[in-house]
Amino acid sequence: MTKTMGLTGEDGELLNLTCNLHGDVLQLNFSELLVSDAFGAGMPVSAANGLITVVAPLKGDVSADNLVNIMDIVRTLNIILGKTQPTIDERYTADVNLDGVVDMLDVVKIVNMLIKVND
Ligand SMILES: [Ca+2]
Repeated sequence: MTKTMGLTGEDGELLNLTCNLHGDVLQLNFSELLVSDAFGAGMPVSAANGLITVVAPLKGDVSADNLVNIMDIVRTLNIILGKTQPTIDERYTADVNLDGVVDMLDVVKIVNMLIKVND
C-alpha cells in the first residue's frame, strides 16, 4: 500500500492498493478502518460487502438529527468544556470551521448557521 496525497477540494484519491494476484481469488478483509481528514480528525466510515463508505455528515449537526439547532450548540459547548467525550462523528461535525479543533469559533459558526437559516 502506498500513501497518496488524499483529497483536494472535494475529490481525490484516498489510497492506492497494489497487489500481485497469484491465483484466482484475492480477498481483502477490512475489519477496522480509520479514516481521518487532513487535520487528523476521525471521519465516520463503514465497511460492508466489500464497499467502504466514508460518510460526511452535516457539519454543525453534532446531535445527528439532520438539523442544526440549539441542541448542537449545547453539545458543542459540552465538548469544549470537557463535560462529554465526543465520538468520532461528534468531533467531526462539531469542527465546523475545519481547523481540527473544537472550540468557541465553531460555536460562533454554528450560531451563524442558525441565524442564516432562520432569516
Ligand atoms: Ca474547529
